[in-house]
Formats: sequence, structure tokens, C-alpha cells
Amino acid sequence: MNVITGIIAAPNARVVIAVARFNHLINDNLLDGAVDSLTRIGQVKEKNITVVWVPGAYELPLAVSALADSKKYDAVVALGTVIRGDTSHFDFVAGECSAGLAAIAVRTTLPVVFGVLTTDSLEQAIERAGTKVGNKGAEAALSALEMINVLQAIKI
Ligand code: INI
Repeated sequence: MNVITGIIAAPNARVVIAVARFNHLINDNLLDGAVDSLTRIGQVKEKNITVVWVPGAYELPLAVSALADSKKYDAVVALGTVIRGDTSHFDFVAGECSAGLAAIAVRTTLPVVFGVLTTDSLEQAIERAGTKVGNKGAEAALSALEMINVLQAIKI
């Protein structure tokens, strides 16, 4: 039996983090968590981490598509926060964001990980940005590194 798994450490990886400014109070913490995971756990060098800010989660797929096509990175971590309001706006922003990011990953065979919070309340977002339910930015960054190593192992 052949089993392929990916380790987390990726000391030579070049990682780009695309982060939305909308709800930046939350996203700043997701970004901190992602950078901490990449450097402290993943051993990624700070000089190999790039951060790109976009207006909102809806813009993440366009920026991530361009970043993936640039071939300069081994993985993209997409960060943002979409909080449900009184209208159906949430569904359009969150839906387009997640479907768009998934499509880019499959199109380019580049790890594009989903560190976008989609919550019913600000409180739920805070809980997932470095308080009682952890930090989803940190988790997303680890998934990116694991996928870099899994894809590398698949290609050997
Ligand atoms: N963008 C977000 O990242 N999160 C939100 O919760 C949000 N809400 O609720 O409106 C949001 N809207 C902006 C959107 O992402 C675009 O930037 C905007 O529509 C311009 O295209």
C-alpha cells in the first residue's frame, strides 16, 4: 500500500496571503495567526511571505487568480470575514468568494486555502479570530503548507 501524506514544515515555501480590508479588525488577527503558523510552525522564512490587501472578500478570487497565474508562489492563503446581515448580501459575497477560490485552486493546481470566516454574528467571528474557537487564519496557513507538501509528493 502506498500512502501519501504531507508534513507541515515547508522551509523553502513562498506563500502569499491575500486579505480583505472589510472587517479588518477581525482580519488583522487572522493575518497575525497565519503569519505565526507559517513562520513558527512551518519554518517559512519571513522574506518568502507576501501580503496583499484587497477591499473585501468578494475581491479575493480576482486577486488570488492573478497571484496564482504569476507562478511566484507555492500557495495562497485567502483571509476575510463575511458576517450575515439583514439581507441576502452575505450569500452573494460568501458564495462567490468560496466558489471562486475553489475554482482557482482546481484550475491552477496551486494550494488556495479558505481562511474566510462566514459567520452569523460579530461575536462568532471574534471567537474564530484568536479567542475561544482558535484562529482560522492560523489553521488555514497550516493547510496551505500541508497541501504544498502533499502536491509535491504526488508529483514525485
Ligand atoms: N465584504 C466582506 O469581506 N465581508 C462582509 O461581511 C461584507 N459585507 O457584509 O458586505 C463585504 N462586502 C464588500 C464586498 O466584499 C465587496 O468589497 C464590495 O461589494 C465591492 O465589490
